[in-house]
Amino acid sequence: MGKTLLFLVFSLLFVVSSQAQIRYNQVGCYPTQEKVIVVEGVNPEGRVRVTTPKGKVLTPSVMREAVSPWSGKTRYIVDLGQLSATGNYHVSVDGQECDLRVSKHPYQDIAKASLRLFYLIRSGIAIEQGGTYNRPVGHPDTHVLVHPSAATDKRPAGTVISSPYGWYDAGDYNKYVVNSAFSIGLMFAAYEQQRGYFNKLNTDIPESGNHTPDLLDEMMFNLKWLLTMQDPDDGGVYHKLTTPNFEGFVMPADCHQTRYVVAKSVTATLDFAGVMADAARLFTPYQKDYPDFVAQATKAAERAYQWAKEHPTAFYRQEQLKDPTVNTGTYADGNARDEFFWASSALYRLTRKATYLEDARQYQSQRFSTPSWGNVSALGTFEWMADDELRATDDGLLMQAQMLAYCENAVKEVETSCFQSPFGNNPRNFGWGCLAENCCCQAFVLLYADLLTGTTKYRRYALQNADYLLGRNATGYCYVTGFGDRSPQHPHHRISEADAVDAPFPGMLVGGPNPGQQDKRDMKNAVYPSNHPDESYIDNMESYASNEIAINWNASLVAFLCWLDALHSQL
Ligand code: 9MR
Repeated sequence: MGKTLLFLVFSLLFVVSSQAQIRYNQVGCYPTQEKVIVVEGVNPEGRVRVTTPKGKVLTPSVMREAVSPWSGKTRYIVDLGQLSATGNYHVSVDGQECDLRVSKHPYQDIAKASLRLFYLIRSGIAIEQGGTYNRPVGHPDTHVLVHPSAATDKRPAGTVISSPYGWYDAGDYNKYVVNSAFSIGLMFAAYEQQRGYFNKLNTDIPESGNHTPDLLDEMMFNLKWLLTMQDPDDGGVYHKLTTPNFEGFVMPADCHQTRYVVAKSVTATLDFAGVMADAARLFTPYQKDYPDFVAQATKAAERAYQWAKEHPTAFYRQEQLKDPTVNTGTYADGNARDEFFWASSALYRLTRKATYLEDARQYQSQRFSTPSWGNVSALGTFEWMADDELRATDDGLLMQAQMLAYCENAVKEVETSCFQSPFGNNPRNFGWGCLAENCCCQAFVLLYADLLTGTTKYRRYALQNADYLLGRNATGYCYVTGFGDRSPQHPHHRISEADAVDAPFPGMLVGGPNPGQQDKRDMKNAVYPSNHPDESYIDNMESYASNEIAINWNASLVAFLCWLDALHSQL
């Protein structure tokens, strides 16, 4: 009897441990998109069943195997075939089941949610169009103190300034110029190349009824705040607006710590110059809704650039801040060449002054790298690519070639990769914010390359990164909240945690697997389930290094998914 029981227990354990796990894009696919799933655990050859929307049963074969260089797990890559009729395809392997959804606009809702998220994280106003996520006003920021590190004769320490609006940066409630300007810059880059789409995209925000596209309206909410971060006396820009320490997990209306503007920095000032120059240019047709803005932004951008030229080594050094000391996010970086390149390129496009072009040439990079808050040179490259005159110059052609070289290199390992995607094949792909900086931004650049070359060559690879992001990956998470069958429920996001709604805000991209695990020591109730680069993720609100959300990350989601949706859209 005992032996039989033991046998049963062992058999059960064997079944459980050898169970197949299906990794698939949980949001959906285009009819023309590759339909690949990845099975982990056991070789499913001969046992994958796909029931089509019309009830026909298919038995696709394993296309190839790939072994994870980190965990040693074997992955079985199964191509389900064309599946070009729309509808749900029911997939089953050894009792595991899922639905693969094929539709004409699979990313329409998620793309829209990724942009609408910015409305939900607006600061300084009551949220009244957020449905269950409505909330009263918090952080009015009409009484912000000048920190000693930012003091001048005209604005001594303790001077009260008003610096309202803007988006909360991330899981925390501070407002950082570097990241704000970068985020808008990235979304502007997408907007510029897909204007027809964005002109029609309605995100149900208070400004939706005006004459300006909703994307630009949303950017304006943050630009208005950014303008207040420039010292009117010298044109320099404060690095951030922050409390000395991070707030607790409470709602905005319950936050009462004093907020400061801190030291001006060359990187913040240049990012500000770049984004204001772009804004002045892009808002020119919409002055009916925003009178005075174009002139104001133009002047602000030029003055900021001038300040940066005069203070090229004014890097942000948080450790030097005293009375009070400041312990919030730094967005510090000690190289401003990329910021000079972006700002001068943007200013040239706005003003056509030769001096900006000379600077842009001097600061252009030798290699293309995907855009990130710490390296904005790609935003400069996008300025050149979106401008007919600049693109046709020798430098413009060189930049285009560098971008294409990046793309060629990015897709090299797809056919041997574990998840049939360009992203995720190198340990360096993973880290803080990797799903945005490395996965979405890579896909965005691949789509951009298609536009430049007039082909559709790279679209397939960009879609593979969508597959990865939305579930065909090592953890099986669809990494965008509110979408897919298994998405993060507990992001490190103060409002989502403190409000009365169980579900987090929809449309947020989490940072993703991060073997650096910089938050490990601060986590009291959670432990990373794995140290492997692609599995070092935990859906726990304590994990700010793998499960936070941030505006720059959502900006990359907007840039990527809206572009994708635009390519197939008939809004
Ligand atoms: O995105 C930032 C990442 O690149 C850095 O490695 C990390 C540590 O400095 O900071 C990240 O940005 C955080 C910022 O400093 C404060 N708000 C939350 C941001 C996302 O975690």
